[in-house]
Amino acid sequence: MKLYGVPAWGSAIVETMLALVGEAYDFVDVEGFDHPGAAQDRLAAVNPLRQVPTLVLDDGDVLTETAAIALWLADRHARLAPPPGSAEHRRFLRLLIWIVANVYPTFTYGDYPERWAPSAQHELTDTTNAHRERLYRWLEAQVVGPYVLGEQASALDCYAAVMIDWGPGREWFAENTPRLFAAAELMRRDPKLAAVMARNELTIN
Ligand SMILES: N[C@@H](CCC(=O)N[C@@H](CS)C(=O)NCC(=O)O)C(=O)O
Repeated sequence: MKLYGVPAWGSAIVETMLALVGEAYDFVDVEGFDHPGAAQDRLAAVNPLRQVPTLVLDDGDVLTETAAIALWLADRHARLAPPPGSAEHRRFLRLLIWIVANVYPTFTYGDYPERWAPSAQHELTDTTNAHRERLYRWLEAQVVGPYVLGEQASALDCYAAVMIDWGPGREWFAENTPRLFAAAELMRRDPKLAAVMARNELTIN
């Protein structure tokens, strides 16, 4: 399969999942895709929404949305999610959808205020940043430790491992969401992820 992405962007969440379960893929670097140009055209040819990650499967089918990719992979590899039917699985589903439904849009809108609120750009970025911090504080209260759901890593930890380098930034996470931060760093230390972490420059303190 081919994964369209940019180092350390959302594609790194999927790279982390793929490495954890040992699935092979080719990486198509589309750096600069969020502005007009060749990279954007290349991505738009497979995903009209022009977002990463975009996965093109071996049969040519296109799979977007990190949560859809996580669930698709979890069907193939039990270790990405708790056993279906368990209380942990229900919590997994809730938090997975919660992250993409609530946290991810704060980037979609707040990182590109010129698209959505041309005359109130600072206000949009400030309010989405503040909202994101509130969301992460709530997520912190859900973290069981040492991983998000407890003793076993899941796809949720793949999100955490990448997202602690995004806004509000690593120092903020370490100070305000220490359990989430620790789960993310623990995930980063998994030897199976060493190559992906290095390629995406996701370092460990
Ligand atoms: N809901 C999508 C969100 C993906 C997303 O927003 N990706 C960002 C990069 S990390 C992106 O492509 N942003 C550019 C844009 O929205 O134009 C998912 O979970 O995969």
